Amino acid sequence: MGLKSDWTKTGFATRAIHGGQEPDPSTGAIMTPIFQTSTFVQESPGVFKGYEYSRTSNPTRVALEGNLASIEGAKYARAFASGSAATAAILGCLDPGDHVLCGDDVYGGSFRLMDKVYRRFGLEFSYVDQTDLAAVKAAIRPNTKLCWIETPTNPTLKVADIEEICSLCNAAGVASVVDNTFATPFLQLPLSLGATMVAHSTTKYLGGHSDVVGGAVITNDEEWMERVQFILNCMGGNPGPQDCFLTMRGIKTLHVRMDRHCDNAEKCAAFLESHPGVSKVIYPGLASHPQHDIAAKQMKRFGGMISFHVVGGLEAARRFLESVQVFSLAESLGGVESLIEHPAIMTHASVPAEAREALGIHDDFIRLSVGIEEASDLIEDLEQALAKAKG
Ligand code: P1T
Repeated sequence: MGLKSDWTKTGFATRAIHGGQEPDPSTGAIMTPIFQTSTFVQESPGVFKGYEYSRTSNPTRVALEGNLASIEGAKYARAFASGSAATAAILGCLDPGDHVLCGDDVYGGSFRLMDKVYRRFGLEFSYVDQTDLAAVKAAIRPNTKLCWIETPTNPTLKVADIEEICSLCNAAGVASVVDNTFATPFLQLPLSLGATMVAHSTTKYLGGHSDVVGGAVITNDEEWMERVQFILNCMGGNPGPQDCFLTMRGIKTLHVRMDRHCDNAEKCAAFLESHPGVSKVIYPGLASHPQHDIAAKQMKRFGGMISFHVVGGLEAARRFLESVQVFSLAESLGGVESLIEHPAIMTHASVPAEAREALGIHDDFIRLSVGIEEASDLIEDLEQALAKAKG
C-alpha cells in the first residue's frame, strides 16, 4: 500500500474516502477543516506557508483537488465554482482562430458557452456525432486544438468510444477533454483511455446530495494544468471552502451510491421498456442501445440516467411530469433523490429547435436521474404516472 499519504496504490473506495486528505496536523481533526478565509498572513513580503489568497488557492480546496485527482487516477486537479466555470476555463486556454471539435449532443449550457460566448472571441466550433468515428476524423482541421467529448451524452445518452477518439486526437496533436459527469470515475476512467483532461460538474454524482454546485478539471498533463490554473486565478472561477468541504464529503460515498444508482436504473429501464405507454427507452445498459457494446467495453456499469419517449406527445409528457410523486420535476441530476425533467423545455432550451429535433429531443422526450430510493417505489411511481399520462 506504500506511505500512509500515498493512496495511489489503494482501491477506488479507499481513494474516494482518503485521497488528498490527512488528519489536520494542529488538532487531529479527521475531516479537513473549512478554511473560511480570504487571505493568509505572511511573515515577510513573499514569505508565506504556501497560501497567499483564496482565489489562487485554499487548503480546503487543495484537499478536494487531491481527492479528485486521486479518484480519476491523475496527478493534477483544479476545483471550480461550477461545471460551467470548469468548461469556461478550459475553453479560455485557447486562442482566437483555434477550432474545437465538439460532440453534437452535450449539456445545453456547454453548447451555449461555446456558441454564445467563446464564438464571439474568435474560437471556431463544429458539432459532430461522435459515435461516427469517420465523421470525427473528417472534422479534424489543421487548426483543431481541442476535442470536447461528453459520454454518455446529455440528454440522449449516446456513447462515444473514448479510446478510439482519443487515439485519433493524439495522432493529430489535438488535446481531448471528456466530460465525465454522467459516468463518474467509478464507472469510467477517461485518462486511462488516452484523454488529455477530464471535466466534471461535481454538482451531480460527485457531490451527490443536490446541496452544492461545483466543477473540476483533472489531468496528468502539467502544461494544461498550468494553463487551467492561470485562467482559474485570472477569471476567478474558484469555489468557496464550504462548497469544497461538501463536495469532498459527497465523494466519500460515491462508490456506494453509484452501485445503487445503477441497480435502480437497470430496473427502471427494464420496466419502461416493457410498458406500452413508452415508445422508446434509451439506457446504455440495455441491449437495444445502439452503442451498448462500447458502453460495456469502457464503463464498469451503465449509470443512473435514463431517457425515454412517452406515447402521446407533449400533452402526455406534461401529464406524466405533473403526476410523479417520488420523482421530483427539476433540472440537475446525480443526487440521492430521483429527478425527472423535460429537456426541450428545461435543460436544453438553449439548443436550437432544429438541432434538438435532429437529435430526437422531441416534445415526448423525458430524462430521468434515477436516485437511490427503493426501486419498487420508483417503479410504482412511474407506473401510476404513465397511467395518468394516457389521459
Ligand atoms: O451546472 P454546472 O455545475 O455548471 O455544470 C454544467 C454541466 C456540465 N456538464 C454536464 C454533462 C452537465 O450535465 C452539466 C449541468 N447539467 C444540468 C444542470 C442538467 O440538468 O443537465
